[in-house]
Amino acid sequence: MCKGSSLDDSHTGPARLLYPKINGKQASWQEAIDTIATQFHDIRQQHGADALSMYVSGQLLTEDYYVANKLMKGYVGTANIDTNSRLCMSSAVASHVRAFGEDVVPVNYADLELAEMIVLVGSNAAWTHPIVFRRIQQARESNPNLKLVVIDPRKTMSAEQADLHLPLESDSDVDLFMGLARYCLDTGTLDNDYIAEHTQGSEALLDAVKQATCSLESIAEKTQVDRTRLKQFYHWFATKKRVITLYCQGVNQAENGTDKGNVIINAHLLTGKIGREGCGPFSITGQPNAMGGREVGGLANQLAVHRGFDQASIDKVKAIWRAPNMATKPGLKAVDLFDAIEKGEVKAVWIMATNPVVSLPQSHKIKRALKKCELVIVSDICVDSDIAQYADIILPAAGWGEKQGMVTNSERMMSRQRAFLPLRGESKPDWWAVSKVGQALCELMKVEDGFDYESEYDIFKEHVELSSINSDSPQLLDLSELSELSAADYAQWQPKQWPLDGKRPFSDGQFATPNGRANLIVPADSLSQASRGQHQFVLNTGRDRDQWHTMTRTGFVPALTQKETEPTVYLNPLSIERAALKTGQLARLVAPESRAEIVARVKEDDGLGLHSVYLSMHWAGEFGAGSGVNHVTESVVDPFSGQPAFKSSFVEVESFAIGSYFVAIGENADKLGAIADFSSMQVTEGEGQSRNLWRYASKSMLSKQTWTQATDAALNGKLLVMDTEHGWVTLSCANDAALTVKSFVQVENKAFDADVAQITQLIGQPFSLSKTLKAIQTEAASKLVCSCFRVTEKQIVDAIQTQNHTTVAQLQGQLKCGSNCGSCLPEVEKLVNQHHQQSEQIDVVVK
Ligand SMILES: Nc1nc2c(c(=O)[nH]1)N[C@H]1C(S)=C(S)[C@@H](COP(=O)(O)OP(=O)(O)OC[C@H]3O[C@@H](n4cnc5c(=O)[nH]c(N)nc54)[C@H](O)[C@@H]3O)O[C@H]1N2
Ligand SMILES: Nc1nc2c(c(=O)[nH]1)N[C@H]1C(S)=C(S)[C@@H](COP(=O)(O)OP(=O)(O)OC[C@H]3O[C@@H](n4cnc5c(=O)[nH]c(N)nc54)[C@H](O)[C@@H]3O)O[C@H]1N2
Ligand SMILES: [Mo]
Repeated sequence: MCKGSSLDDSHTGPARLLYPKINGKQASWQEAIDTIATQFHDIRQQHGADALSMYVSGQLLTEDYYVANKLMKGYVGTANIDTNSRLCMSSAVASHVRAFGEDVVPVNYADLELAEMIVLVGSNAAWTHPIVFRRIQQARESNPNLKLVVIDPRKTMSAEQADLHLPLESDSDVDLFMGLARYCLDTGTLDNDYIAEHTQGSEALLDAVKQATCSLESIAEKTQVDRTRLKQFYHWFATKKRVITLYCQGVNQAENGTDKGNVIINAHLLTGKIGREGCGPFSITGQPNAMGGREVGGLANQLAVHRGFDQASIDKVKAIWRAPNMATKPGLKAVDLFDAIEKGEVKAVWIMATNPVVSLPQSHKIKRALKKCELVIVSDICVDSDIAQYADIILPAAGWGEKQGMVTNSERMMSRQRAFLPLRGESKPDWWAVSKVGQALCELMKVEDGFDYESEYDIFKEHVELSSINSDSPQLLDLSELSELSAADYAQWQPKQWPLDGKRPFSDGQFATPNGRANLIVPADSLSQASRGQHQFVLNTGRDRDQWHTMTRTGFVPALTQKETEPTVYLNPLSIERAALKTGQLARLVAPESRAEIVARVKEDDGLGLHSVYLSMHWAGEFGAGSGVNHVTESVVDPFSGQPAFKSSFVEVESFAIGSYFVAIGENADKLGAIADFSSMQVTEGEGQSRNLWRYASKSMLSKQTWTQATDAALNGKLLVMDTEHGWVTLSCANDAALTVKSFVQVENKAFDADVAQITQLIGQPFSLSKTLKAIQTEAASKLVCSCFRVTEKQIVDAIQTQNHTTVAQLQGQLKCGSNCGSCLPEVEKLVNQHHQQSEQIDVVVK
């Protein structure tokens, strides 16, 4: 079942946070609000406004974001409010601002159907934006001339579907696009009129492009993409009138992420493929409201409504906020913010709807910082989120479906989410908590109350009013047309796209720069490949189809844990051999400098190059304490955006020598973590309820004594434990005496690939856990393709071969696979192509 269609399940998953807590004890909202306001006030008086901070999230609604931003930048008087969008979109923002003078995405989804070519750069949309990808595939079905090109070091599910895949060397995108500019120059395909009328900086850029370093030979060498493929892409880009370049984290999360964004924008400006139907650079967002956050000014280096910290903007925002304490300079960006917390310069942080101990690089440092921090406030929806254990004060937030307000998507469409579920316990929308603290703080500071909001409507109206400061400026974000919006209009809101006058951004060739011209940007020199040579592997991290971020929404849904059942590191089969590893065994990934390490199961992926390994960002915290990928990523950031380079840390990969390996099911199975170096938790289904299956490994051989002590401690409830290394098993049910079976299992393969089969055989029918285990065994026998209807690869291939199916629709008719959420359709299509027709991937044709 895909993430989307199982949101209902994920909603009821982990234990919900139902009331505020102060130092671990239940407290009333009033106590919590007063405590926060008093402590904020004290710290502010003692150490200044910059000692306070907030770290928020693109999963907040626009109204939540708006009040948080106003509280910090207008009332506390610091711009130390940053967001997890720093990890996600900030390079895109920085490149938009550099090129256009404003953070504007100039493309609409409807352009996808009008394009002649769609280029995906660093985006695995088939998994991460399945609806957009479906739309692209449908557009290709109705227009067979529409080309899809994927630029990604890994042959992803999106790349599998493409007409052309450019498997470039990690972070060599800047070279690849500079090569494109050179090709256009050499072939006379630049749009010289457009360049002359609407851009500036072309001379410097074209000078750089003329250098020998941008010749086809040189680019092929730097990107490691063969010349034929490069030329095919360049030719298509140069000769097709309508090209969309859609890009995501393979672009943003890089040491040169802002430059990557700018060379993509350069290519569109140089060829005049912008501001028109069916073309343009299209940065897509990940989180539901990353765009709304950018609009209100949730990033530390933005003030509000796309304005920066120039005096005129400060004055205008101050007037509308009636702000007593305006921030006058940019605040600390996420990585720097947590550094400042660690140094004790920032004394308080309010974290809202994000999980920085998992999602920021160098997790050990983040944990250290939070332990040291004087005041940590966490607003979350789950009791046990990894971040909750660092909180002094925890506030229960209303979750998806329970709260309402605006979100803006990648194409600037503002929609209103409506609540359809009651609030749980004492949980409250985030805007409410921030406003209440704001009011209490205003009272302590003896300033006029700036947070007297009764509903989301009041806040949105103020956001509209604030945006009117852009009316007499070239900024496109201006919602002042909505100034008469009534509460009833807001309640009945239908999606609206800005600019509200319906004009396509940049269609008049005007940009939000002082002279109206777009900036062509010369990127910094390419990253040094020399330093890469010394290291064994580049660690590429990202997403799996069936999981969401730190798994709080998806990890508790059994159907979603079946595709990737445990922390998994993917390597090319040749790399597995080269590193003297075996598929199925556990491996250690070690950061070369800090020597921090994580453990994950080795799997083959021949879509990866010889120098890279891939691990999803999801497994961490309770799902895989020793596997959180950000334990080994470095805090290297882009110099303009401060966005971490999550896709290219270096790691050494070594085998994990297993001393003992065991699995456990049961309420207290997590207690065995104390004796293990590797643990992972998979939520599985058995007897109509979900059960947690734990896998454990330790480097040392556990003595019988250690073992017995640990299992005794954990035996309060149903528990099954098996130690394959020693060949004995402890089985226990509630009220039963512990049953120890010695020498039951003969283990030949330390890699323990066959764990599940053996357990099933071992426990047999009388044991109630067998169903759970059987389900996992079936999964092991054949890869699950459709999570919604639980259709395996084997079933699909059998159906294709026995029924002679030639289309996806026929398969859907028989097995239903892919007919719910559709996120597995690329996989289903691939199987149809592989097992029936010849692959339709177009061979490279050079003109
Ligand atoms: N299933 C699922 N979907 C999601 C999410 C989720 O957690 N799970 N999260 C959402 C969020 S917040 C986001 S931001 C989006 C992210 O969506 P995507 O950006 O599509 O996802 P990622 O897997 O992070 O990375 C995309 C690709 O970048 C490639 N890449 C790595 N290095 C380079 C490079 O140097 N150059 C190029 N060109 N490519 C490179 C990787 O191989 C990977 O295939 O997904 C959203 N959708
Ligand atoms: N190595 C590596 N690291 C990465 C990435 C990568 O590709 N590789 N990607 C980065 C990207 S693009 C992103 S977006 C981040 C995502 O990383 P995070 O933002 O840390 O991840 P989430 O799991 O989405 O965290 C959301 C938290 O908010 C809580 N929550 C959900 N809804 C609400 C609500 O309405 N209100 C409140 N107050 N709380 C709520 C959830 O319970 C959860 O604890 O990770 C980044 N980190
Ligand atoms: Mo993201």
